[in-house]
Amino acid sequence: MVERIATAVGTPNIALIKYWGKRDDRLILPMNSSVSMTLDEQLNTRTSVLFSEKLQADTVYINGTVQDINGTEVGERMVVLDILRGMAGDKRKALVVSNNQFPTGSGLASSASGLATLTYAAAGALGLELQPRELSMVARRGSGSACRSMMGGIVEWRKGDKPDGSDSYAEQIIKPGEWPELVDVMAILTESRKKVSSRAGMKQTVQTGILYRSRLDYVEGAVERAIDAMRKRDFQALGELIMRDSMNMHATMLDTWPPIMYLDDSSKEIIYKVQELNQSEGRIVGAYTFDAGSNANIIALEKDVGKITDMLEGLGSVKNILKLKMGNGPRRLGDGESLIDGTGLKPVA
Ligand code: 2P0
Repeated sequence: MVERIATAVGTPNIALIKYWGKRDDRLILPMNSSVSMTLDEQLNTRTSVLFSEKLQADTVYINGTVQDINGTEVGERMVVLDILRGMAGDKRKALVVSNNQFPTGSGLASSASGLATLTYAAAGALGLELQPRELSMVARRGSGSACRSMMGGIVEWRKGDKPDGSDSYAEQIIKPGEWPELVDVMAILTESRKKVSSRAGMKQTVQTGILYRSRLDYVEGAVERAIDAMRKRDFQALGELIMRDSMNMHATMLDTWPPIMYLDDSSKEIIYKVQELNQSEGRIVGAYTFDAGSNANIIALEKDVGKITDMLEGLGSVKNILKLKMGNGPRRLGDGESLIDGTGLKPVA
């Protein structure tokens, strides 16, 4: 069998209407649909994969460190390798070398970026020619939000209804070049790891939340309204939906037992400052959104980025500000950029 090293680069995405809760933990089927913006390569993951008869076991390096994949969360996420091997009818073990190249101080380690890039590179190494939709369903099994990083621009993850997950996939809604003015101003507040993982936090919310049920009543309609607003390039309608969905998701976290709080005082200060800015301008200049952490993403139109960065620069708590545009999704890199030393079956020095 041909042994080929495939190398790919991929990026995180920021959810505008969020995924929070699974109806199937193993197949990673979400309780609700979600919609996100794939980000450009300022934040990226680079991954090389090689399947080889010479390997006795799957071996995974992340940021230079070999990972324990027996009974760990990283190991669980490597299910994408098994799924792809099944598709290819190939039993060879894999060497995976993956590096997150995020600017120092960004404090971001994104499973979406990692699993989308791994899926893309591993499919390439096996010589599989899969459509983006099929790839998104494989990446979904590694991390739910990863399915949305499999495509560029604005992407919807349709929750689907089938128990086998065959209708739960990502779909591109808007290509990056179709609304280039839409940007994400990321305000980095902390680099510390979150206390509760997203996986554990969403499970607890589904199991114990009272407000969570009312989120489910509203959120599918919110996805539709957000997509409609984006198709009309109506930032005012979109901005309100983005902010309200972030607050709604964080309210359901606060309402779980024991409570989960990802927002801190610095995040709250940004919420108030953005509200103030929007109020003083009489329109939505920026729309804040927070994932399972305290760092802020402020979605805005290019023309207003200066106003937002001026506001953020006045806050002592903001360590780093990044302006991200829409990205194109994962792509293959040439052999010259391989992270694997082909002869030694190990990472390049
Ligand atoms: C999202 N998040 O839609 C939401 C918003 C965090 C808050 O998807 O268990 O790492 O691997 O499916 O995808 C983070 O959860 O969880 C997430 P798994 P994932 O982006």
